[in-house]
Amino acid sequence: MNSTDIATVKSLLAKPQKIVIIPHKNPDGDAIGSCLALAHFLKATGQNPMVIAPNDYPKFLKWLPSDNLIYNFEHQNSQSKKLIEEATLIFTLDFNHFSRTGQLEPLLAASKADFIMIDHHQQPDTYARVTYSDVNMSSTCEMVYNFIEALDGTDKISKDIATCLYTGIMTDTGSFKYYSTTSKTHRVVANLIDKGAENMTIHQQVFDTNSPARLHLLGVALNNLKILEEYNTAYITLSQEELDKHNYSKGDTEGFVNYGLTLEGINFAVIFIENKEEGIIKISFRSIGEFSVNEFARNHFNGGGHTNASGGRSEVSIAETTKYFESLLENYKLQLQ
Ligand SMILES: [Mn+2]
Repeated sequence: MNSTDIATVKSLLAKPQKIVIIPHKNPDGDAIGSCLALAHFLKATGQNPMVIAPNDYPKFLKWLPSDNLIYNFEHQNSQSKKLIEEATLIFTLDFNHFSRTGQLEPLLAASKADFIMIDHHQQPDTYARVTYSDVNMSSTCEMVYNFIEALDGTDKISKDIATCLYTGIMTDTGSFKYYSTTSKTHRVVANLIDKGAENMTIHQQVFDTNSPARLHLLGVALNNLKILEEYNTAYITLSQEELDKHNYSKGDTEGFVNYGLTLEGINFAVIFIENKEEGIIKISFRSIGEFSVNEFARNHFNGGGHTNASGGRSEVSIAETTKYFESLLENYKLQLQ
C-alpha cells in the first residue's frame, strides 16, 4: 500500500463505520483466515465488523477462532442482506471481482459503501476506493499482516489473529513450498508464532483430521488419475456418484489436484469434479514453472486465478469436458515441457 492509501484507510477507520468483510464463494483457508483475522483486528480497534461468507466453508477450518463474527449468507440470509445494505465500509478479501461472490454480487454492486480490496489475484477490478493488490504475495493473509503493520497495529495481533493469519498463509503456500513463498513470508510467519500461533497444532487441525471416507475418496481419485506423458500433464476425475458413495462433504477434495504434480516430469495437474446440483464440472488447475493456468482457465474454462493455481468450470459432462481438455493440449505442448 502506498502512503496515500494508508492515510485514506486510517481516516476511514478513525470514525465508527458499519463494516462488513466479504470472502469469495467456496472460501478456502486464506479467504476465511484473512477475513476472520481482519474482523478480530478491527474489533480490537473498537469497530464492530461482521464477516459474510457467500456460502459455507470446509470442516477443516471450522476450529478457527470465529467468535460468532461470521455469517453464512445461505443460512443467515436476511441478516446478511441487511448488514450489506447498511454497510458504510466493505472489505473484499482474497478476490477482486464481485462475480467471485456468487449471490452477493448484486448486493455489492448496488452498495454505496467505500470498498477496500486486499487481494493477490491477477487483473483486479476497479470497484474499490482503496485497492491493495499484489499478485506476488503468497496469500491475502500475508497482505492482511502488512495491512495491520501499515496501520501501526502489530501490537494488537492477538493469538486468535495470529492463528487465523498463519492458517491462511500455510494453506495458500502449500505449507510454505510454493514459488510465492518469500523470506518475507517466513518473517511474517515467525512473527505470528511469536504472537501465539501454534504452528504444529494448526497443521494438525488442517491436515490430520481426515475421516476414513475422505481417505477412501482420495484412493478413488488416485485410481482415476490419467497421465498424459506427452504433454507433461496429469488429471483426475471424480463423478457425483463417486462423491456420494464416500459421504462427500465440502472440503473433502481439497488438495487432491496436487498429487498429479508429485509425479516426476509432470508440470500441469488438473482435477475435474462433477457437481450435479449446480449442473457443472468444477475444475482446479495447478502448474509448476511458467505455464500460466490463470490464462488457461480464462481462455477455455470460464475461470482464472494465479499463474500456478487457478479454477474454472464446464457445463457439459465429465467425459465431454476431459475430451475437450485433452484436445487443447497439443497447442500448449511446447509450454508444457
Ligand atoms: Mn488466496
